[in-house]
Amino acid sequence: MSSNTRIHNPGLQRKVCSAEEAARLIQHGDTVGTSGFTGSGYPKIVSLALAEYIEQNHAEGKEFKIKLLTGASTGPELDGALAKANGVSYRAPYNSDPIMRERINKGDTNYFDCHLSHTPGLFRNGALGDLDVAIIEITAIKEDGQLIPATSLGNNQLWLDRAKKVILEVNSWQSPEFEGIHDVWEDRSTFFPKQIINIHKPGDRIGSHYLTVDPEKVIAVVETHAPDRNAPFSPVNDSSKRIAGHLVEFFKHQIKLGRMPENLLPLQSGVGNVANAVMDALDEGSFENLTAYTEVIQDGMLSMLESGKMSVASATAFSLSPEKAMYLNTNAQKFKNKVVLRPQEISNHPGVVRRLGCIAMNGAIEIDIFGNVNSTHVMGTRMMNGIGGSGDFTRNSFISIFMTPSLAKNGAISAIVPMVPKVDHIAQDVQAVVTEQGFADLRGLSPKQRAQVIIENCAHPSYKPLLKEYYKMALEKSAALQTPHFLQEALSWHQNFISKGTMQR
Ligand code: 0RQ
Repeated sequence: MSSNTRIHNPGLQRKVCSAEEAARLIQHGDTVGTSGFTGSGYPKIVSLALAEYIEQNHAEGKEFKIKLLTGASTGPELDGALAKANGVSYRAPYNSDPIMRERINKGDTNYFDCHLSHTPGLFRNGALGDLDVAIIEITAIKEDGQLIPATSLGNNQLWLDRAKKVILEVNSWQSPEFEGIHDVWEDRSTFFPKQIINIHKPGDRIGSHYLTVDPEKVIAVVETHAPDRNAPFSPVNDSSKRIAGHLVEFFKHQIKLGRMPENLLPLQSGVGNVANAVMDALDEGSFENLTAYTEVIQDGMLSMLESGKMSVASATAFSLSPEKAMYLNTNAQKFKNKVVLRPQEISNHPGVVRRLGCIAMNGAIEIDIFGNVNSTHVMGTRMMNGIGGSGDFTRNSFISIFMTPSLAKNGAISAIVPMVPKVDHIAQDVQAVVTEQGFADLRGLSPKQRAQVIIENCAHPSYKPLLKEYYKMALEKSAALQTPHFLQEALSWHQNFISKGTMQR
């Protein structure tokens, strides 16, 4: 299909221009809201042209930075290119691009890391400022001007509604078969009470297949043909297999006790290699007719949808390796009736997550012996990615599980620590922890009981004696207190890693 057959509305067809021309419509100081949720459905050539334009301005001694709002992380052509040009003064709500990460940590870019379900509400209430320009990737424009979305929905409808000016990037690489996969629904009221979200099962549909835009606001339509870009996943290793094995065992036990149905409850699976590996293991396991109410569909979940182990998955985006993205692109019809893509405000909605009783499974950087989780900051100071949607699901699911290998950096660091230096998920929200060493069911346990079970079941044998020693010292210091700590020792735990030179990321 030639690219221009994707724009069927004559008025918008007349606005077609080059990416360079479109980029020049953006000005220094503008707040720009883009599509994109993980490496899916983000603009690809206007952002590259904008980065070049920013670099030209900088070369001429002119200041040029934008504020950038997205759905979540994006791809190298957007976050990577703009960060390389040092063209972003402010970024929200989630990033995983390594060049942008450097800018954030160096202080070149102010980063507002927030729960992904909160972003739209914060924006509507003015906390993120006004939106000057929206740049939204879409698959096609229908004759009546409605827009067929691409591989993610994120905040697209909100940005289209609220931006003063809109640039559409029509990507003919995206499969036309995606028409009908989306469920666009937005509660446009600013104040409360909000409307009831009528989702009772992961596959329920409540909205439209299409995005809408006021054509008067569209200042440019740019055509492109470029693939989504996510990093490939690490091959499933022994450690991930063991984590998955412990989870499967736990689920089977819960079913036996009558605490979970045979087909489990809707799964939420976070980003990253471990989460992906767990889905692979469930695909090989004995569960049938699984469902997902989650925010991203990674490779492992796509395989489950294809094998029939999973009947339906609701998310806001695909987040696939290059190989699987290509596969989905050419086999979209296989998945069409099994996937619903929603705005992130709905895919991550706390009320719906609570109603459906999701099983939340997210990755952690480190977990302390009482069950507090650090998901975002290496050493408590250096931003990794952000909290993303993990908090939306953790607080509200039927059960919230955190998973991590017990060791990081080739064994130089223990992921189980006395005290996390940054708390993203408080112990009260964390109901279970799993490492390749074992599973710790923390429900109903006091801090002292938690410390014992986490050290015993989850810590690596090479760190277990040190953690036990720490806990013994903590008890000696403050056994009479609810949560025993020996603060001086707890704080020096991470400091010791630095002095050993193992934390130089
Ligand atoms: O760094 O790549 O530089 O080596 O962290 O670690 O083990 O590959 O784990 O890919 O599962 O990611 C928490 C980051 C885990 C992710 C986190 C280093 C490690 C490596 C990745 P290198 P792994 P994963 C919904 C859910 C927050 C957002 C979220 C995340 C890198 O899960 O971003 O959950 N979560 N969203 O070496 C120092 C430690 C470490 C460590 C790992 N203890 N100390 N470095 N690393 N543990 C989806 C969305 O919101 C879109």
